[in-house]
Amino acid sequence: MSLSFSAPSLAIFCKVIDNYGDIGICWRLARQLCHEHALAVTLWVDDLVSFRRICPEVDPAAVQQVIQGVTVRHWQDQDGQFDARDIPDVVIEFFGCELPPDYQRAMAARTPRPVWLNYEGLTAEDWVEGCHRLPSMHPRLPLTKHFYFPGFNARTGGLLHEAGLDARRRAFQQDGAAVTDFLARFGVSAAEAAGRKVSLFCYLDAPVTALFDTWRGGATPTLCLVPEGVAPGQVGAFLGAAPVAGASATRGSLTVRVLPFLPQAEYDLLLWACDVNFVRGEDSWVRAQWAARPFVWHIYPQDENLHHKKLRAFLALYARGAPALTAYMLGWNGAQPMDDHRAAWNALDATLPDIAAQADGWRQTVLAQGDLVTQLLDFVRDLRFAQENSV
Ligand code: TRH
Repeated sequence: MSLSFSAPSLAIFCKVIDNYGDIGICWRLARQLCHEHALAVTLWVDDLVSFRRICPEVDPAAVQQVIQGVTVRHWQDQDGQFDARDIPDVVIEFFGCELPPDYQRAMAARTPRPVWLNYEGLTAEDWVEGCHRLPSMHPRLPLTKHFYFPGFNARTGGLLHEAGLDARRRAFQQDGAAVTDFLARFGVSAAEAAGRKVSLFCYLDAPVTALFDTWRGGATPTLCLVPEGVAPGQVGAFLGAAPVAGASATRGSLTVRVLPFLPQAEYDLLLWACDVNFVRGEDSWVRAQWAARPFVWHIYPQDENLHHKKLRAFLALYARGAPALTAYMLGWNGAQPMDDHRAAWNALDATLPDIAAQADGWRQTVLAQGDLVTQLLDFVRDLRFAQENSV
């Protein structure tokens, strides 16, 4: 539905888990809403130090600051006092993070009440189709929150994808000099860049040492680029030195090079520059799909191995017809044994050209439903329209 509607102000609440968690997605969402839709966006973040890793402009000591047009506020505790005039038109909480009680009270006191969304985690599981856009009444206050589920088909909320992304990606990937110059910034020589290039971003329990052993003893010269702080124990063991930015070592066919942890926009360039990307969580996983290159996903672990179900649901969509990719990703995530890492990698390696050839088709299929922000704002419009027309 397209109605004339203006939603000039919006707040996003983000709680950081495990040093990165969710700030990557929230920051990307905040910027797109601000830059492409001219909304006045306030991003509440509880951990500015972690935020600064992906956005070096962040001042961790500032209670309030404006970064790239987005007002960033330090969400210090649940005790803040708020006024109905502090409440924007739209409030988005991430993954059910609980808003300060007085903020909720002020939301209920505002006229009109804000649209309140709970932005959920991305999964390819079927059940989200039945839950996307569902309302949930506040137990005490006259407020309704709606669930918003990102997803891979038109019955869900889409994926974050900013305007012009694909043109920038193609231009970069087709410009050999741009790729070489980008890599040269980190000390990558032309000879290193000529071999297979892989980026590595994963959680601590990924079997990195077994993968390094495989590449080291393999025939293909491989350059593995690892942002600082990723798998530090296993990377340090390979290097025989502290895994700090600038460190590198070559053993057998494998060179491992530690990069500085990149600002978020530059991380895209790394994904675009590499032939294969190891990614994790949600945001880097989506960005790897937009990079249109083969990737291996390390999913964020959940209790009772719930994440294995999510992984299998995604693989059933994405890796249909690519059993070696399914087997490798299940093994990488500990969802099934990978006793012979070398054999699993070699099987995957043999199919990488086919996977690469299909990567852009996947990107187009998922994007056919439109991007997440456009759909989210359509939903907000629908809710506002219903609110204005209710008795
Ligand atoms: O932060 P993550 O581990 O994310 C996860 C997921 O959101 C998961 O669902 C959640 O619940 C868990 O947090 C707690 O991984 P993700 O989502 O890929 O975010 C990492 C961000 O870091 C992403 O925006 C890319 C960015 N990044 C950089 O900016 N520079 C870098 O050098 C690297 C490696 C990543």
